[in-house]
Amino acid sequence: MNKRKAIITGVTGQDGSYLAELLLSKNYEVIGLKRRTSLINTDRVDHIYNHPNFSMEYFDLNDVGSIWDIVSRHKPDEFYNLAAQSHVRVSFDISENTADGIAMGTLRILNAIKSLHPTCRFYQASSSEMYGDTPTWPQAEDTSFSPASPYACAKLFAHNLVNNYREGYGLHASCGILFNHESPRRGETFVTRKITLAAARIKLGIQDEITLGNLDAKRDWGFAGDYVEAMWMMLQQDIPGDYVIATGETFTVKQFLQEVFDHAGLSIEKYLKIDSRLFRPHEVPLLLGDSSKAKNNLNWKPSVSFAGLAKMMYESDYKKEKEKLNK
Ligand code: NAP
Ligand code: G4F
Repeated sequence: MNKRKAIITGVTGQDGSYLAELLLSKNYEVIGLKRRTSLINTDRVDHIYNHPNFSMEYFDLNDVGSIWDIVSRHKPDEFYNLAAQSHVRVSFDISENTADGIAMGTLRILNAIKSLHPTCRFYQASSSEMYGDTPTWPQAEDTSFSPASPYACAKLFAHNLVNNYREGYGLHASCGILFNHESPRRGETFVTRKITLAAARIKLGIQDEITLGNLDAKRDWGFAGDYVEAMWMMLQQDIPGDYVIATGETFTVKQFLQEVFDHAGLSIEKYLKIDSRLFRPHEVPLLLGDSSKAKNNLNWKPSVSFAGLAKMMYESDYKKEKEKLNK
């Protein structure tokens, strides 16, 4: 039997790397798409670079020609659109770039699939940020959206487009409304990784303090490895649709900080600084997901607890930082 072929945009990112591993373990041929960067930034996929079923190609969300060329040459069975300027705070600073990549980039991919290869199954990385400051919780697929950043507005545009192309053109296109998911591969400027890395470095005596913004925001944090399984499951369904993927538990940033510092045996009071520049023009106060639909239809459930995630990330950072010190 021919191998199934999948394309992943954003393969150098946290989720892209876990999804590539998952699809390779299922014997897919995986084509990972990356944008050009001035320094090599393939650390998260270096360990699979020489896998016989894995290859990487250049593209950019802002480059229509590259998208059409890749879809027409490869005619993939599945297309996972994970690429994005994914930092909410940064989206206030580079709003146009963020919106163009997420909103227009998704439109460019959908148009290429519709015109060149409409049987391809499509996954869109939608986000719980789209709920923004909605007064309703827990948030499910039918909760109204109230986006509170350029990033979230662009994600909602893309989310609506995918629904429109599914209904209008009959594409097998699904959106995962994923709540925050983290891992040792999380970007270092997101709050969980910033905390675990700082705690490890403070413990090893190579950092003096940690500077954070709003500690009161609540997030529903899960493990990225679990969440990419849900992406794949969505595309195996006969009928496409939208799914909330979340743990169903919410914690403040302060609670995550406490969990990690307790584990490291550090006192928060001694090392924490608050900087108003890290607060956002418009904060999302409370995210808490209801993933009953995913549980019922996909048989998906998370496997890593809040405490387990904090421990996993801290211990990974501690080991890596210690190895660097000993070099
Ligand atoms: P990430 O680590 O920031 O990875 C984003 C990827 O997109 C990187 O490979 C990045 O390339 C690439 N990218 C950015 N702009 C691009 C452009 N203009 N053209 C081509 N590639 C571009 O994000 P993640 O945490 O893996 O998240 C994956 C997706 O899920 C994103 O769309 C994110 O918005 C969404 N999402 C994430 C979460 C979460 O909690 N992690 C929750 C909901 C939704 P570089 O490596 O070159 O920067
Ligand atoms: O870790 P964060 O930057 O993640 P945020 O904004 O929730 O967005 C992440 O999850 C979304 C899903 O809900 C994704 F769509 C998105 O792509 C991204 O992956 O911030 C979490 C919370 C915020 O309330 C923020 O104000 O932490 C607060 N925070 C406090 N101090 C901080 C900091 N966030 C960052 N990044 N850095 C700080 O120093």
